[in-house]
Parts: sequence; C-alpha cells; structure tokens
Amino acid sequence: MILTAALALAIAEPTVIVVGDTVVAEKTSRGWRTPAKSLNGQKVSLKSWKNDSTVAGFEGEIEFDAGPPMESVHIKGIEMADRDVLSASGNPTFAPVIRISGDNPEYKKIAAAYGKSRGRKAVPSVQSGIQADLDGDGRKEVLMVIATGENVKKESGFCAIVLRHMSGSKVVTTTLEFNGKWGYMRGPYSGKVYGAGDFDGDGTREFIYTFEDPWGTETKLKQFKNGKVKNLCTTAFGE
Ligand SMILES: [Ca+2]
Ligand SMILES: [Ca+2]
Repeated sequence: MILTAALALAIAEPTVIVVGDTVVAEKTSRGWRTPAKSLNGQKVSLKSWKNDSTVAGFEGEIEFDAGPPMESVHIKGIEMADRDVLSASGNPTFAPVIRISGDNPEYKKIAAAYGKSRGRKAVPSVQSGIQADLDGDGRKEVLMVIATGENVKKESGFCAIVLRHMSGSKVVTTTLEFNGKWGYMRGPYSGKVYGAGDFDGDGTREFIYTFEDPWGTETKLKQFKNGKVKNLCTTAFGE
C-alpha cells in the first residue's frame, strides 16, 4: 500500500493550458501539442488567472470527448461563468495584462492605418486586445484584434490579429492572422486574445489567442522571442 501511494505521488500531472473548460494545449517532453486522448482521466491542479494577475487554484479531472459533433478535451464538471478564463497546470506564471479599449483614440488611429496599409476601404476598429510583456524583457507589447465587424461582408472587410512591438526605437507591426475573404459562410471572422505568461514554468513566456470563422475556431499558442514570433501549437475545432 505504501509503495503504491509513493508511486502515485511520483507520477507527475500533465502540463496543460485551459480556456474556460476546454484544454487547448498540452506540454510533452517534445514540446507543446494539441491535447491528446491519453489525457483522459488525469487529474490536474490548475491556476486561473484574471487581468490583474490574481491567481486562484482549483483541482480538475480531464475528460476526452470523442464527439459527435467533434473531438474535444475538457475539464470535467466545471461551470465557468466566464468562458474566456485562462488556466494552466505545471507551475505557470501569468504576465500582468492591461485590456485594450477599442474606444481609445490612439487605437482607433492604429486600426484605421492598418486597414489602409492592407488596401481595405472599410474602416476597422480594435475589437479587443492586450498590453503585456510577451517576451519578458520589461517592455510591453500590444496584441490586438483589428476587424471591420459583422456588418461588412464585402470585399473590403477583414479580421486580423496583430502584434505591435519595438525594434530598436521603432514600432513594428507584425500580422499574426489575416482573413479577408468574404462570401457564403466565409465571414464574419473574429478573434480573442486571452493572455500571456510562462505557462509551463520553463523560463520563457508564451501567449495565446483564438481566431474564429463560421466553420470553426483555432486556438494558437505562440512565443515572442528575440523579436520573432514562433507558433508552438494550434488546436482546431470545427472543419
Ligand atoms: Ca516585451
Ligand atoms: Ca514557457
């Protein structure tokens, strides 16, 4: 009995990232990947995070759901009032985040200039976004969803996820996602930026967002390091 208990303690729980109740990424010895079926039944201690970086903990059990309509991996039996709450297991730390308001005149200007730079006639706005230090160098970057919204289903409409960061003394705008093809069941597109932090406790920060169209969503885990963005994991739901 004692040996069994000791063995149980020695089995490390999986490192996962959870949005709402959905497990969106899993860390293995080979890196991050889409959550696998093998997570089914595993217990996790999760830390949840809110904008002010207050951390609350809860225990959960992972459940693999084969569908239909589609395969998913989620935390069993939790009711999330806010579907966008970000949680992680595996000793995560979360970067403090300031939410961006689309009403801010400065961001309005940035959105309009971005639309112009893409040759779009429709005037977009910043739908959501965050200011956070994505690479941990002490300076904040800006991650924002720039979109023309649901009313524009014509050629000039688009949705983009954009990173603004410093390169020397210059502000650089890097497009992470862009979708501007409109037509039957093509739009509207939207995006959500959840947050940033060192989710697996390895000393390097990651950030996470979702890009969505009527066919499904893609949740992406990325890293911003030495001025470059790297994709670590994409988990898709839908077609
Ligand atoms: Ca930074
Ligand atoms: Ca990390």
